[in-house]
Amino acid sequence: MRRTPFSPSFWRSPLRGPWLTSVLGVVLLGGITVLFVTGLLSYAAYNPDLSAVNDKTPGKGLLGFYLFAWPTDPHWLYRLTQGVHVTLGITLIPVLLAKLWSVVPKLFTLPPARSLAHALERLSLLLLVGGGLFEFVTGVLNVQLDYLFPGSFYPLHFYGAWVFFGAFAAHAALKMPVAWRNLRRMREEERTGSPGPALGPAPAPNPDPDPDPPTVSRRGALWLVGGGSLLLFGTTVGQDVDGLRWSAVLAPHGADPGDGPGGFQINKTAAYAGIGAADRSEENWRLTVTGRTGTVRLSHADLLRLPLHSSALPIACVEGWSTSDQWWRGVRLRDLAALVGHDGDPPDLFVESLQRHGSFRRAALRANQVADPRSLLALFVNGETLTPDHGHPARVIVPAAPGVLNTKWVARLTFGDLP
Ligand SMILES: Nc1nc2c(c(=O)[nH]1)N[C@H]1C(S)=C(S)[C@@H](COP(=O)(O)O)O[C@H]1N2
Ligand SMILES: [Mo]
Repeated sequence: MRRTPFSPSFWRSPLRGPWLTSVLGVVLLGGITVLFVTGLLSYAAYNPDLSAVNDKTPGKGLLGFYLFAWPTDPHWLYRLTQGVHVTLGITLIPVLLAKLWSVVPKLFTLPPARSLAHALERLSLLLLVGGGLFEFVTGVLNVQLDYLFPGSFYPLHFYGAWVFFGAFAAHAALKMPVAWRNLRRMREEERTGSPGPALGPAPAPNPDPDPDPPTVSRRGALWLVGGGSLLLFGTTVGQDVDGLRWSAVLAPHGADPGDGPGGFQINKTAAYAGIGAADRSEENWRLTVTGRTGTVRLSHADLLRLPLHSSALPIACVEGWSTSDQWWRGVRLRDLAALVGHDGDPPDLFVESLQRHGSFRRAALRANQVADPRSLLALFVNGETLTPDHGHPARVIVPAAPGVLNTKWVARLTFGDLP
């Protein structure tokens, strides 16, 4: 008889079994919970409830129930949450694949459903496996080939996350007691040579009826998975650490920023954004600021005559890379608000850049971000005029915010009236 994945004897690894599945399951329970929480935080950090401009998921409905005003402290907050989200996600890839491998025969068992309950269980497994693969694949593709899905990554990854985590939570609630018991039994067995009677009947050691002889021990298999994770971690984490950036060979680097004051990572260059030298010329450029008392137009020289302040702030991108603190110098956003009639208590702010196309050319900032004295319309970084690629003549920089809210090549600020 020809063997297909549907015949039980097709699967012959002696490693597949409750032990491996339980260990990997416990690791994923912790890891995926952290991914879900940091992912929800990343979503909140964009202030999607503030303005349609920030909101890529207008149909979110109740799923936005937890949104809150993203704080400006500590100033490295998004660096941390998004660094963890992306680095941990990449690190868990071997664990996820090994876990799927350890249960893959179950996906092929026949008949497809023995009862309604069994049918529901298998449907939830489909959501679990499909949802998990979908979240990891869309996440990695967004990091690697950013903007492969222009505008659609956020809804795909966001709604996918809820579907996946729903199935994941149900699965964990069902299986965790068994996994714990299996793990305790294994420990007991290793210590005393026999499983304690309190732990109930032993699970079948191996679901494959006709296993091949082993080529690697259970521990060896775990080392393989752990080693793969360690390798991915070691080639990713450098994207958040000065001095280790060279090691982040799996992380996207964008344009080479070169050395000097502007020598830190660049996401999109001025050329990519279609910003020419004439657009940015300090003689021609004007900043339009609108608020309660009307509109003022400021030249570069006008801005330089306003009080200038410095703040040390990082750039942290949704893709997981971040810079250390850079020294930005410019005009406080709240001082610009005061120029157009918002003294003391500045409102929300809508920022537009010179850029004509592209989803990140505009962003809305919340009042708490505008009010923070470290939030600047920066003209300088690390003691020099901004480079073209870092947003010359002026860019927004806000503590703890995702990079996407730090608009470059700013042309217009509108206080209080969000689109
Ligand atoms: N006008 C404009 N500003 C922008 C962007 C953009 O595409 N256009 N990209 C944003 C994103 S996604 C990030 S991560 C930061 C990157 O800043 P950097 O290139 O100076 O490091 O700029 C932000 N500001
Ligand atoms: Mo970004």
